[in-house]
Amino acid sequence: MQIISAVYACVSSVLAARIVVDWNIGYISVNRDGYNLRRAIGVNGMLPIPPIEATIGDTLELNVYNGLDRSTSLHAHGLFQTNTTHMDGPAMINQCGIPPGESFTYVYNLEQTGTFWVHGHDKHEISDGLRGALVIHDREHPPFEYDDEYLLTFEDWFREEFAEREMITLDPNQPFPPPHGYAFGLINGVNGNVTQTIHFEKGKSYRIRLVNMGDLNWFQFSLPGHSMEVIEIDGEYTEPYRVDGIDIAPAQRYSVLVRAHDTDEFNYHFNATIHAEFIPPKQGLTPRVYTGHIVYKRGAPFKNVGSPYESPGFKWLEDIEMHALDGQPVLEPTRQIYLNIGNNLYNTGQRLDHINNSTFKAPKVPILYTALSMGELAMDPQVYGPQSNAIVLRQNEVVEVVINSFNAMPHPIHIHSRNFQIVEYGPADSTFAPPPEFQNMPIRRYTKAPPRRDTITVPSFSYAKIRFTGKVAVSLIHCHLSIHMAMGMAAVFVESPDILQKTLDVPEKMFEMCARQGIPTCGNAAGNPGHDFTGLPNSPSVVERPNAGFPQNH
Ligand SMILES: *[C@@H]1O[C@H](CO)[C@@H](O)[C@H](O)[C@H]1NC(C)=O
Ligand SMILES: *[C@@H]1O[C@H](CO)[C@@H](O)[C@H](O)[C@H]1NC(C)=O
Ligand SMILES: *[C@@H]1O[C@H](CO)[C@@H](O)[C@H](O)[C@H]1NC(C)=O
Ligand SMILES: *[C@@H]1O[C@H](CO)[C@@H](O)[C@H](O)[C@H]1NC(C)=O
Ligand SMILES: *[C@@H]1O[C@H](CO)[C@@H](O)[C@H](O)[C@H]1NC(C)=O
Ligand SMILES: [Cu+2]
Repeated sequence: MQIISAVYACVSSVLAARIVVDWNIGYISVNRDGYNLRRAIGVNGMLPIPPIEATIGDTLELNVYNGLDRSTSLHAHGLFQTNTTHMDGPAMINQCGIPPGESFTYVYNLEQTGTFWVHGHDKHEISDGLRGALVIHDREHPPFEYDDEYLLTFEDWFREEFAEREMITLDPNQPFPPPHGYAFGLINGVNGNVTQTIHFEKGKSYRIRLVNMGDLNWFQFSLPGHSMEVIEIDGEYTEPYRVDGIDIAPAQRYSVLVRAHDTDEFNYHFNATIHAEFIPPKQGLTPRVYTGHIVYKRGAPFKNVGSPYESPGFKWLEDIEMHALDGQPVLEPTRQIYLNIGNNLYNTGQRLDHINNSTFKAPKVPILYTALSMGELAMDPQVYGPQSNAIVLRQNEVVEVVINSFNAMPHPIHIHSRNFQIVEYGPADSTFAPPPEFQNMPIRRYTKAPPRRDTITVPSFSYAKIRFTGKVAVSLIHCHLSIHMAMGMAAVFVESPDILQKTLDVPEKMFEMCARQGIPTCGNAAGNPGHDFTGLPNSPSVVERPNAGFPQNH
């Protein structure tokens, strides 16, 4: 069930379908890693959540019942949500969470093809299991030929529930950095060492989809003894790009084409290593290496391919070297938006993450509903409150966003409801010198047709420059490490609120869900008119900006 077959590659049905999926979300008790029985958030009484498959042009109706004791919401990661920003999911940004005991139907018009996923977006339910793959097939022939396809989902799985890890991290009395914990790696929902076998037939070619649905950890993936050509990043086809290994950040996706050998004399392994560069190596705990089987013929010996990682020619994927298959030329921005991201000590005694020193905190009114209800004032970023970090964009405005991170952690930054061109990486701009190992970082630029994706890793002490076009939506930008989101590394693009006011039709049911929880649905961030923010807590202020963000590791 986890591994999907390729009947879809040749489907040429003209009719778009309506696909209905029921997700009854609730607590379950489960042992996923082979070691720990713990409480988790499952769907229909189980984990993993079976992948959803559809075809571009289909409408996906996802019926949610919230069986938890707290609100929840879902985000279909990577979908553009053209004209449907109210379905994007983040609680207190695009909607009020679905109250306990209530149902809500997300309706997704599938405008894209590729590899996506659906996950919780209210209080980090994502970390406790609420995450499943969404594969959207081409309706016609895909631009690449392959005989069959497989899906591998990667998840990190902790012994503790997220709430416990969050409490430790936000506790001012904890040393900094707090312990991150050591996660196990799950592949297709089970201990990565016992996951299903991939079957290859000699001479055939395969598309393997890779999704990191993890919470804190990267996965290095390789197929020693085979070569891989990457053809998709985050739902965008790319020119084929040959690699030996891919380091997949949380929330990122890839598809690789692999041609099977012409003989079935040997079987092979695939290799997935769960790691995070900010978690110091500890024997047996991190990194953890998982191996799966690529079987040509049952009983055939496994080929020993040595340690390809150590060979000098081993090629890791660098997204900036890739090219969008459609050849879209680089966008010419008319505006630059500069965002500093990092970690500061605040007067609450906490070390919090921030964007331009402002640590994100959800407003009292969901951002979208402020945008819809504030009339002309909706174009003023201030009405969204001092801690929403709102940036107002206009439809069709081309922006370059510089994400400058003077921080020792790499951050997988995701922007909702779009993808963006990656144009440059370079050393972070700062008045401090970075630790020696991060000095002399080169500037790397796109060459032709920059790659587009929806989640970019901003490396330690580095900046990334990305470009995109404004639309009509409310689009969250945030670090996809749940703990960093909880620590405030988020901002919101409020895009053409004036047009939203004229065109968006939010179902009455969505306002009822707010009313049930006493959440106001009009006014500014505090639920007041104009610039009256009475009722909002004071924003924490910066006490100290550490010069290296993460001292113990460096
Ligand atoms: C979105 O709305 C605009 C105008 O309201 C319309 O022209 C366009 O076709 C819509 N697009 C989609 C994908 O629904
Ligand atoms: C598997 O990957 C790890 C690093 O991610 C590497 O150290 C190890 O040698 C690899 N094993 C094989 C058989 O390639
Ligand atoms: C997975 O299996 C490999 C090969 O047997 C072993 O080296 C590795 O330690 C196992 N990984 C984990 C996390 O148990
Ligand atoms: C963030 O701060 C920088 C100064 O470091 C400033 O140039 C930039 O405009 C600020 N960004 C926003 C969105 O306010
Ligand atoms: C952030 O705060 C620090 C310390 O107060 C200050 O030096 C810096 O200029 C601020 N940066 C921005 C972008 O506001
Ligand atoms: Cu982060």
